[in-house]
Amino acid sequence: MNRKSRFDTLLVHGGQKQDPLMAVNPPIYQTSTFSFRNAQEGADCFAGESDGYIYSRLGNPTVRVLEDAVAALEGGFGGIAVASGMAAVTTVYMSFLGRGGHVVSTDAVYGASRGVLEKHFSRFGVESTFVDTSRLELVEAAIRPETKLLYVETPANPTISITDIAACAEIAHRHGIRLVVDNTFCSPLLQRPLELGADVVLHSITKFINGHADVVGGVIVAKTEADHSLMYGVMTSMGPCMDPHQAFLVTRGLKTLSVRLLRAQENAQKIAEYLEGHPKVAWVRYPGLESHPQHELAARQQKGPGAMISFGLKGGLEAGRILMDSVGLAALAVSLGGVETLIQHPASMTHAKVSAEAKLKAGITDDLVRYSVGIEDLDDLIADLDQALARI
Ligand code: LCS
Repeated sequence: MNRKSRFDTLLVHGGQKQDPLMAVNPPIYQTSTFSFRNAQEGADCFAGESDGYIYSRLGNPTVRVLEDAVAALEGGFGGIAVASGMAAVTTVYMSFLGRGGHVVSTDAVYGASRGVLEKHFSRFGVESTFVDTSRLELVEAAIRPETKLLYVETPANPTISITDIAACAEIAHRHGIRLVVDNTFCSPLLQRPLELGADVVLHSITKFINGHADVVGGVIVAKTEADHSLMYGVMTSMGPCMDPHQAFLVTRGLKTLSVRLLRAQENAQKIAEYLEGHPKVAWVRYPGLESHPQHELAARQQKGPGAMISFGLKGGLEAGRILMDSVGLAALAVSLGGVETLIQHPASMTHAKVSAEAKLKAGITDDLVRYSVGIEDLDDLIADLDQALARI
């Protein structure tokens, strides 16, 4: 498929080569290993002089389809598909950080992206500083001579705070370091960080890219061949490779990214407006509302506000618990970005046993509810919220 095709064409055909048997969809090469016709062919493959496949940890044709498709959508040199979003995050950390190295990251970054640095990478002498990256002066001040990476999640999970990618790229490059962007909340449909100056973009494809809440996976896209080669080498030696069947399912989900996400986004805008006008709701954080502190930046940097909403309930913790026990259509579940609507109240669910200090670090207040908008009928979603809010 020609990489110059437009976005929606790349979604459907990206990464796919014509199959010898003319299958319309990429076959699932469910095999751990590949045989060589003779010793010379094996020697050429191992020497990198042939692009034949060797062993599925080192590369698999079904996985390659997904890697090439996402790389084309993000406009990067190449993709690396991995077993989970966290495998993508840690592969990037492993590739660019080492003893004495330092990373500056968004404070409200997804919890595990922070936790793995503080709990595990710290054991290997890697230091990390977390700041509100929407405030560029804090980013600039946190960079040290030993800083190797600026790591930004925008919009961030779950505060929906937005960071200026182009401005961060300028800061990072002035200091000779790389900018990495976690683009999970937008997907390449709504935001293309490499075009804004980032060096590496990554996703939990568990979310919008797959979109059906049936696969856990991750992908990294590098802008340059050198970074792709470095990260690919780390991935194949550490081993968090993606399984071919997982890749097949994600490639299938990816084809409908535009129709799913645009529809969910339409629902989200209407639901955010509904919530903003509701007397039991204290605040709503959605980039499509003028009340979002970075509404203008979102409009400039993103092609749309997305399908994730955070809101606060006037009754705090107890109101959150009642809301969770009263919704019927929205499922009480972590994760996000699927066709089905999910609702989460961290203070009474995922973070119920977490210290106040750790909650504060993650940007989680007792009243915060996170709502991942699906593609159900808008009136049904609003009716579900309406009856649940009435019980508070
Ligand atoms: N990056 C972001 C922005 C995420 O939201 C997540 C997972 C990850 C990375 C890690 O991806 P995973 O390994 O789970 O594929 N976010 C989750 C969430 O909000 N609830 O459950 C998982």
